[in-house]
This record gives sequence, structure tokens and C-alpha cells, in this order.
Amino acid sequence: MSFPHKRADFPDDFIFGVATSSYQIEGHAKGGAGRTHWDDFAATPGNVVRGETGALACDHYTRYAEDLDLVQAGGFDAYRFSISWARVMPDGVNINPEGVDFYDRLTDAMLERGIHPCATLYHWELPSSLADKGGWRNRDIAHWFADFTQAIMSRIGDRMSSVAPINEPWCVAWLSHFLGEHAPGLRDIRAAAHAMHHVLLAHGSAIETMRALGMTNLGGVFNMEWADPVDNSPQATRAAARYDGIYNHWFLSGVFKGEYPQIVLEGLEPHLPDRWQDDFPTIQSPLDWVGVNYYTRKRIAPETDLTRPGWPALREVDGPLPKTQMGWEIYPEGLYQLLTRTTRDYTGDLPLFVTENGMACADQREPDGVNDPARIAYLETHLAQVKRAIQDGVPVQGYMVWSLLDNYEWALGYEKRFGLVHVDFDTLERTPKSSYHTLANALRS
Ligand code: GCO
Repeated sequence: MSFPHKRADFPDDFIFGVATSSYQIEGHAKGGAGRTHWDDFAATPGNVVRGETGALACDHYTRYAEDLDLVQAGGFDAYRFSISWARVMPDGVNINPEGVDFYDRLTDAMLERGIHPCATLYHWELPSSLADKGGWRNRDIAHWFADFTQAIMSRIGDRMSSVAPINEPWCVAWLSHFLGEHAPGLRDIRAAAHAMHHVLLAHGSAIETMRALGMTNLGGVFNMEWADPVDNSPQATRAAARYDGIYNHWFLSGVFKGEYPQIVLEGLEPHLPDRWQDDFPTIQSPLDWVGVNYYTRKRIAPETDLTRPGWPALREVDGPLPKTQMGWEIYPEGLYQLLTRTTRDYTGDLPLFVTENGMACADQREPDGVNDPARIAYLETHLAQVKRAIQDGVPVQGYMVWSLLDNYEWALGYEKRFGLVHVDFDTLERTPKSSYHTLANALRS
């Protein structure tokens, strides 16, 4: 399949990478890691497809060298990985030397292959012992998280190309405490409001901790969805603006403006922790870059079901565009819109990175390999929007595909395949898909 992009079309120092996360690939049962709230969430029937967990996942804990060989052979410059809090601190307090050693080995293995290590400190596996103390609802999480940051970065921070504290604050807070779809699976507006604030306080605390260690190139990674009103009625426009506020503006506004958007405060202010305004100096710790994770848009309608009153009074409506295996509409323009808007309204000259983009397909291994033309087309059309944003002056400096490997897609278990590399979850055999080969060619040319 022909692919129109090549490395030379992008700025000279543009970074191409692949992303993964610890719990989704490592095999959490190995190496003395502690229990996490995802293990607990999955143990409750109905939360996760087939009750699957990350206990073995891709067994990256054992096979990391083979996986990094794939990153290198694919011609990628950077590997965005995450560090499991519960592997480093199984009980949330005491350090597990085996866990720290693993990330030390992993870091050196990247450097030996000429791959930039780009770390995320939290990609969702909270130690159960901290979840027991209220997890993201408890203000102390900012200190717990700073301690964890100190524990791991005092060991490997000297070799990181870049670090972001928290992957996708919206998922940590809203998806997990209001929508109930991720661990800890709460549907509670007060818990959600507390988490919405504490996630940013923890982010800022970790940035301060890493600055004190002398580290540089620190950023924040935010997932963003473009929100389209289902029609042009004022009600739908307002509902989409609320969705956009909760999903996109809350976090950027907190970090870059030191305030929360009024349209969200209308619903959340009564539920926020006391004296939340006092935390903005920490939340606003200056960043060196911002990462945007982008997959899809949502079409938003006002809630019309009178049996479901209450804020935010909106619902998602099925859209007409082609969809991925996740059922997500494919809408590349949304990436351009969000990159442009983020620069214009929040980040100015700060470098932006697309830190995740990709799609799930029901890929099958055939005798001649794994053909995934839909993923190639998805990457092609989204890269075109990145180029367009760069041409329009947006300082995008890198693009990372989610994901290197098929992996544990959270509540959806192992069924949704996002990898450039197919994983057979019985044998753990890795098979690069045609999308991997296509990108490798583009990056070599
Ligand atoms: C994400 C996550 C990944 C998901 C991916 C697909 O950051 O949202 O980083 O964990 O697997 O987004 O849903």
C-alpha cells in the first residue's frame, strides 16, 4: 500500500515514536509489583470483558529487549513508556528494588539502541493500598505521587529525554469517577470533582519534584476529543460546550490560566474540595511541552431523558463517519482543530507533541502476515493533519503512534487491537503488521 508521507516532509528534528503503558503490556504479576485498583476493578464481575487483567499482558517485563528491537528496527526515534507506581512502590510507600531495577534496565536498553526514553509517571495503575485511602479523592495523593516521583526519578531521571507526570487527566478523573468506566469505577459527582482537581495538583507536585532534581523537558499529556453539537440548536451547542469544557478546557485552563472554565464550574463548584483556588501556583508549574492524545470526535446532544435529570445534561449520539473497532468515528480534522486551538488559546510557542494517535482493528494473523490497511489509512490521514498544522505555524515537534503492541485495552480486555505489532496472547509471539512495515519504510526514506 502506498503511503504519501516520509520523514523528509517533516521538520529536521521532528520526533517519531511509539507509545505503550506499563499495566497494558508488562505483565503485572512479575517482579514483585503490588496490587492495583485495576486488579480490584477487574475482580468485580461486569467491569472488564471476561474479567481480564494485566497479570501477564504481553510479558514485556521479560521480553522488553525484543520489543525495543522492534522500536529500533521500525526506525522510531522515541519510545513513550510508563512506570508502574505499584511496581516501584507495591504498597504505595516502600520501594521495591526489583521494580526500580527493571526501569533502570529498560532505560539503558533504550539508550543502547539509540531510542529516546520518554516516560510517563502515571498511566492508571494506582496501588490498591492508596486506593483504599481514597485514591484520587484524597488530597494527600499529591504527596504520595511526589514521593513516587522522587523514588523513581532520583534513579533514572538523569537519562530521560522527557517526562510527563500523568497520562490523560480526564480519564483519571472523569472516566473513572463520574462515568465509572475505568477503575475505581465510581459514578459520583463529588468524587469526580475532587479527582478533577487533585489530578492537576498531583501533576504540579510531580513537576516541582522533578525540577528540584534538576530535570528538564517536562510536560503534560492531555487527551482531547473534538465535540460537535448534533445540530445547530442553542441547546445542542451548549451541551457540546459543556462536553468540551469537561473534556478539554478544564485541564489546559487549570495548568495554563490558573482558573477553571465557568461552564464546568456551573456543575462542579459545589463539589470541589475546600480552598481549591489556593492550589493554582502548584498546578501552574511551568511546562516545557504539551502532549495531545487524539483518537476521535463526539457528537453531543442535550439530555432529553427526563428520568436522568442533573448536570451536565448531555449525551453522546452515534455519528455517521466510518468507525474503528472501538466504535469511534474517524475524524482526522479534529486533530488539526485541537492542535491549532491549543496553541492559540493556551500554549503559544510551547512545543506540542502528538503523544498518542492510532486505531483498533480486528486484526488477524494470516500465513502472509497481518494486513491492516485501515490502520495505514488512519495514520496517513492523521499525519496529513499534523503536517497541515505545522504549515499553519503550530509548533508540533513529534508524533507517536498508540501503540507498539496489541495490549490490554482496559475494560475491553485483549479484544481491541491497537498495535503496529500483533501479539498472539496464547504464545506471546510478536508479528509486525503491514502498518509497522509501512511506517518503517516512510521513516527510512
Ligand atoms: C490512552 C491510553 C491508552 C489506551 C488508548 C486506546 O492514553 O487513552 O493511553 O491506555 O489504550 O487510548 O483507548
